[in-house]
Amino acid sequence: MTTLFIADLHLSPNTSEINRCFINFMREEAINADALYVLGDLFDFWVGDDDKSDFANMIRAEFKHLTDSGVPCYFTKGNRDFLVGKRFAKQTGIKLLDDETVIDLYGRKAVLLHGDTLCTLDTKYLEFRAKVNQPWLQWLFNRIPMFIKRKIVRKIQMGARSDKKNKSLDIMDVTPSEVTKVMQQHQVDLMIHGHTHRPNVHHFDSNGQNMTRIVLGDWYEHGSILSCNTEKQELETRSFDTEQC
Ligand code: LP5
Ligand code: MN
Repeated sequence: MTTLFIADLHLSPNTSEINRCFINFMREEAINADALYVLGDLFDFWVGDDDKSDFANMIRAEFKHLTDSGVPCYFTKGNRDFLVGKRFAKQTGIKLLDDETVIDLYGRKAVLLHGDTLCTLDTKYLEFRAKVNQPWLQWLFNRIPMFIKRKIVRKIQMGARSDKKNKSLDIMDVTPSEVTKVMQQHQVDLMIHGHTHRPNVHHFDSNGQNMTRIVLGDWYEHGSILSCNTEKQELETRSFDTEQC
């Protein structure tokens, strides 16, 4: 049996090819797994649990079908879907995870996170994150009509996009000392995250201990999955073109 991890799909009503690949993955692969972990940025942007669009309902239905079939599904919020809330969890049967969660992965402890908080040089983003994660602000935002929320989001996205253009690639990668700090805090030798869109398996040493950091890939060019079992952890891809998707 396998435990599957995905992140950074950035699904929206405009990503029909990726949506199709995701649906196929859910129905053909995730359905046979021990568990599915979504480590953030499933959505291009989630405006709120009151989204009643066909797209939002289609995604809800896929998760509901999976959890109704007995496959536990866990969700870590990313910087694009930090507004996924308890209502979405209740409707779909998924379990929302803390920003950093330690799991037992076939006998090995692993810390899971989206990955944005590891990029400590990206101070502008971290300031922005702290602001939009204030519970009172989210409480207020969740009470605004959907069409106004969409307008606000579009405006802020435009501002954020133009700010991102001026950032170096280094700033937007993880800070190695932060990785080690988080792994030591949780007393694990395995970390799994997404966000940076730099899929890789990094092996490194910290105080004589062998550590592993697995970075999930995005779904821009193909489906991207981490598949784990008792023996191994493997980053795999699924082509958009073939019957895989
Ligand atoms: O995901 P990716 O890789 O593209 O970029 C991320 C970081 N960007 C973001 C931007 C958000 O997705 C935009 C969300 C807009 C909706 C907000 C809802 C508001 C209501 C909520 C209230 C409860 O996450 C990017 C990182 C990058 O990852 C790599 O780590 O660098 O960070 C940014 O680009 C953020 C900017 O640096 C700072 C943002 C300032 C925003 C200014 C907007 C001003 C417009 C005001 C108009 C009224
Ligand atoms: Mn992200």
